[in-house]
Amino acid sequence: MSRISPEKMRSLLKVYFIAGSTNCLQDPVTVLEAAIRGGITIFQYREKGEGSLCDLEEQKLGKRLRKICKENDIPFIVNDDIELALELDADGVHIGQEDEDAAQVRRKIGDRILGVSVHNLEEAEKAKQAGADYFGVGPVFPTATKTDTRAVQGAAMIEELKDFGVPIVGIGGINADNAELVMTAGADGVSVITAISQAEDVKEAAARLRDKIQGGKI
Ligand code: 3NM
Repeated sequence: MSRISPEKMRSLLKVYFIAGSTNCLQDPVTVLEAAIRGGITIFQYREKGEGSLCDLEEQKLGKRLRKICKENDIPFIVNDDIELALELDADGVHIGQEDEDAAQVRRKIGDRILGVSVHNLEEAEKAKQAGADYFGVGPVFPTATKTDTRAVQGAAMIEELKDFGVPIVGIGGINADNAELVMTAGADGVSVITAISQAEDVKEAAARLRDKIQGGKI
């Protein structure tokens, strides 16, 4: 295996769906299957927040979601937990600034995809040097999903960070109505939790996002 190319990474970031059991109004398995039918391009398993699963239960759900991704050729990323990612044979991990050092994570995961949340030029430079395959940048808009997140950045930070040449996905409060702003700023894709996981019609919500992104410049 070799590291993913920036071109391939950019194409995968278009509609980046993130979810765990607490985000979903229905069974997460059902939600993921519908989101895939709607056209998501990559999935992140993020088991966080009050009432979230831990240990064996977290692993069990992870295994089921991982299998669905594999069967549908959708890359499966694990949030934060490197050990879980390796256990589930994930395609990659996503880490924040509060997590383990990115260079250390890169050594542990080999050529798997490494995503890093960055909020400024300094963090971006460090993540790039550590071997990040993409940057997660946000919150672009206000979000109720992550309460410990930073101040809303708007799309300006995406514009600033695109010169690094590292693929970028915007995150935070993104939906089909505002996704275009994120893409216009220079992102390669949009990362969403609520816009898909809490939609009445999950497949339709994913398809709407996909249409918005593809109807644009890609
Ligand atoms: N990270 P929603 S915002 C997981 O700013 C996460 O780094 C963020 O959820 C960041 O699409 C966020 O429901 C929550 O707003 C995104």
